[in-house]
Amino acid sequence: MTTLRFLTAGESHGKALTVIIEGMVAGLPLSEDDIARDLQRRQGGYGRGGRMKIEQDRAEILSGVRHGFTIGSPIALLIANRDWQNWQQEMSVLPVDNIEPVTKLRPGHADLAGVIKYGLNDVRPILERASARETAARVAFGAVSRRFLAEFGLAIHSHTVAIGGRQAKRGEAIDWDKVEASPIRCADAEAERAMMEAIDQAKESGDSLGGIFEVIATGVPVGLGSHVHWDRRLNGCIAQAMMSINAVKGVEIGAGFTLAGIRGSQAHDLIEPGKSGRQFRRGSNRAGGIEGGMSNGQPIVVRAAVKPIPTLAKPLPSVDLRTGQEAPAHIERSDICVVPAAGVIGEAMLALVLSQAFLEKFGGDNLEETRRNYKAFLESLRHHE
Ligand code: EPS
Repeated sequence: MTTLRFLTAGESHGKALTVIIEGMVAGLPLSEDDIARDLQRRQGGYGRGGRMKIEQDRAEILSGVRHGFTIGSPIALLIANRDWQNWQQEMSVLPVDNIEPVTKLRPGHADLAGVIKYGLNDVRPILERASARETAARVAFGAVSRRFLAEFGLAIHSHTVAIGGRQAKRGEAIDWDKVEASPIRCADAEAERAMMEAIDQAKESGDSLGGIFEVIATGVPVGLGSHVHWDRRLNGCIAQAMMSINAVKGVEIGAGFTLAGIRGSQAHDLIEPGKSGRQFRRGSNRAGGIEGGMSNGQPIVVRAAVKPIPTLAKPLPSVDLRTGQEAPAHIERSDICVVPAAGVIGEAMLALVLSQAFLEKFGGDNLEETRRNYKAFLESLRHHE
């Protein structure tokens, strides 16, 4: 059984999103403000549509926290959908007459597979839950997880690497303050301009754009995950978590696909002697912090490819579910590009996997117990000659 898990509920235009977090240790300091910052970061990003002007996401803590500290019981969070006010008829729990069904299928969205799978004549129930609105709930969970990891010196950042084929130049060290100040979450000012221009052009022509985000976790100890079984390999868990983000179509860890084209002598990160005992140095990190399904003490580096949003202002040719005849796809207010927001969601998913792996290795029902176990492990590395 996984040590830490979460479940979300809520439709995009329903009353609210809810999250239940199970398995977080007791004794972790936690406030609504800790969560608010990440929710705000997810809402930003150049290329978002009208919805984000309506929402001001904030999670209310309903349970699991007392006097500023987690108490070990499930943590329930509630994020209100302000836009629900405008959708009360469409999303009414009680039956309502005369609601127009959505029937013009959008290629690339969950519409077609969803109505067939669930036996529906209306796409609305599918698109409401397939919507990336749900990721606000994931980010709320991620903020709690991040708070936990921070107690042990782990930090998780993300930035935009490409949008619509415009690539950011890679510096030696990434200036995270610059990333946070950038409307596109990219520290390379030249690429930032090019990406924003590309979004403007896509908007003008009724189109959408995808791109690539990168998530980096630092301070990760050696030994999270395991080589012994497929579902315990940390890279496998991370890939699954990233792939579950709406619109993600590809994931790579470290040098990823580039490794497929170079020789072994150039691909691997050499092992050098460290200060003492079982401490070692690595001059490069093409493995992205994971070898043999385990963290190796280097930063974990994950990139994900995000496809362009399937809702287009200038709709693609498609089919009407009601008539079976050709018809342009449904137009629903939407974003042009969500890559910057997707990076923040990627942080939350990486926080989930790392917290799970951390708790699996170090255990504990209380923060101090986990801390004692972690310290003992670090001590053992220092003394092992
Ligand atoms: C989305 C469509 C848009 C986005 C939404 C995801 O919503 P609406 O149809 O209300 O304009 O804004 O994203 C969010 C609501 C969010 O919080 O990120 C979609 O179809 O996936």
